[in-house]
Amino acid sequence: MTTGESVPNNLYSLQSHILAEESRHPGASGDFSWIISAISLAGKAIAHRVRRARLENALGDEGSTNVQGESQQRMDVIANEILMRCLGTRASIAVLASEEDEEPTILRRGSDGGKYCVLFDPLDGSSTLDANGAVGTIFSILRNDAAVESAEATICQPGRQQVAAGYILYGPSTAFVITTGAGVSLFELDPFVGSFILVKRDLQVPTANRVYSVNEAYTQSFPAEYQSYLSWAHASKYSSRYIGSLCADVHRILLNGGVFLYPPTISHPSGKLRLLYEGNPMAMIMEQAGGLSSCGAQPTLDVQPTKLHQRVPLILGSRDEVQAVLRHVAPRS
Ligand code: AHM
Ligand code: MG
Repeated sequence: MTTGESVPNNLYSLQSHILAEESRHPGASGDFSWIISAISLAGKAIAHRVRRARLENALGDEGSTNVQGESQQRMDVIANEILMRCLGTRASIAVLASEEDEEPTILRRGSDGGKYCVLFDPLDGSSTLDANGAVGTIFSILRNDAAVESAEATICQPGRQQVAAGYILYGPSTAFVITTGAGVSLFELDPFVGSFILVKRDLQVPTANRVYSVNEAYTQSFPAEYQSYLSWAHASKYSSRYIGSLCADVHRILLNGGVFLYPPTISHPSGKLRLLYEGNPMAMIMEQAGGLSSCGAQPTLDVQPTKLHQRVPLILGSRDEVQAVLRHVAPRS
């Protein structure tokens, strides 16, 4: 069922892949590959800490809440620190923005060489870690507009303008999925070699698969049109899979097909997931893999953000399955 060109007997690393991508752009300075190498290093360090989290007694609540009022897990804080340390040394980064931090961090101005902004959710789905669930780091890379003074204003770009996006899934293996706007590639960490090794290039999400992924316990709290889609899916003999960890749910859909939904609810009228470092990177991955992503009213990548921690309803996955949801949900003109 999996699509995408397999790469047999290879030893082609993430680093080589990014250097090759960069060489397609004449005059590229190499700054971009330095950023990906920092994310890759952070991913290896986080994978190591996730694997040892119970042994190191690093599970459970940190005892603090983040800006969204959600309790922070100890591993959220550890993963955030690792990313900040790895990315903080890269000379071309202007702004870092994290789910765990209220304000973006300005590293340098455009006039001092700050070319890129990196936005991330350091450890998405961390509440599933106590039960040994798969978790992930999600990232989005934007150009820094040197003419824009405020850090929040420069990162409030529609997802369509992302330079690159991806996620690292810490599961039974550590998977690194990335797009730079020319298809989606999948790497797996070989812990003995210490590198992410290319296993699939030009991944394509299957066009259809009758499986939806949603927290169905909230059904009564969803708008009527989402309830109508779910009734239609039940009548159409769909199956259901929901891990409750976005990277793990998206990864399954990327490989097997299906649709992920996080609709508006009464307690989260704009949905729960964040646009800039959850919705947009996953939407870019899906579109680059031939799938779709929508907030119901428009493609996720066309939403104009207004603030760093903005939330958005999310419907993404296989083209036919997203369209089936939109037949119920999208406003008719
Ligand atoms: P987090 O960023 O605080 O970890 O929350 C995001 C997670 C996603 O991984 C997942 O899709 C969703 O929250 C699950 O939410 P719920 O428990 O409401 O179904
Ligand atoms: Mg998250």
